Amino acid sequence: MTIDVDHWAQYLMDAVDNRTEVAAITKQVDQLSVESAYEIQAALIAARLAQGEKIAGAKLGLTSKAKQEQMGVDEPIFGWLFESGSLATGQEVVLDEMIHARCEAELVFVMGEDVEGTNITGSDILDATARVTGGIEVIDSRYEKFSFTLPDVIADNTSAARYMIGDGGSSDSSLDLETLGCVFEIDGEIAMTATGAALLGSPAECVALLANHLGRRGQKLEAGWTILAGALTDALPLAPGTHARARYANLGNVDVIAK
Ligand code: OOG
Ligand code: MG
Repeated sequence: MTIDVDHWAQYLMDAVDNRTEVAAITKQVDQLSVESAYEIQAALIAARLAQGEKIAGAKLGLTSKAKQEQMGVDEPIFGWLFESGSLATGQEVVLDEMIHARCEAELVFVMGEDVEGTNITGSDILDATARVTGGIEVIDSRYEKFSFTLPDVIADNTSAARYMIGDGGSSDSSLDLETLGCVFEIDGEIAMTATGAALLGSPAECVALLANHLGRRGQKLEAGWTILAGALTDALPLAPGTHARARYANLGNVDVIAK
């Protein structure tokens, strides 16, 4: 069966624009391959760029066991970040602009150089990174009950919505990202803890997967981009007034307050 890529891209954009959850695509088509799902994602991104959005970077998802188990999907996924999704330090996240937002703690790589190729390693990524910092991603699956299969979530640009990255961070390449700890708090209570090794054993290797994914498509990681390496812990729901704080060893705190 051929997939009408533009139709499904528009379907997901309408869900974002109308702030309404929609049925998973795989409930409506016989088969949706991962490759077709990335084509829908690419069509959606191209349409947003045509509307004036700008790429700020890229993201991984489902790189921790915690997230894979929470969502019932056990493979990493790749998506895009828009400049308009960036939350400045201290800026509140407006829940009414979204469907059913959740927040999650992430390690963030800010690239200092382009990375291009299909055999990129974690150490190539570290060499090209200007700084590593902490972040919080606010995800908002466009699907009913936040429930999807692997191709559905890929088509939906990996549930990307908003993100805040720490002002500080570290450019010290000897920083051990695998043992780097994160304490994720909701309203002052510890909700989850993790270290960087939660991300498939190595956050930098995760970013290498993204670089290689782009490389296979003739694309590259670009200097200046923000890269979210994937949530270290489960995503947690946001309600008006929720204060999420991610505290990172050596990288500082990131605070997101919902309104
Ligand atoms: C998919 C997006 C996953 C992450 O960090 O694991 C993701 C979802 O859980 O809705 O961004
Ligand atoms: Mg995420």
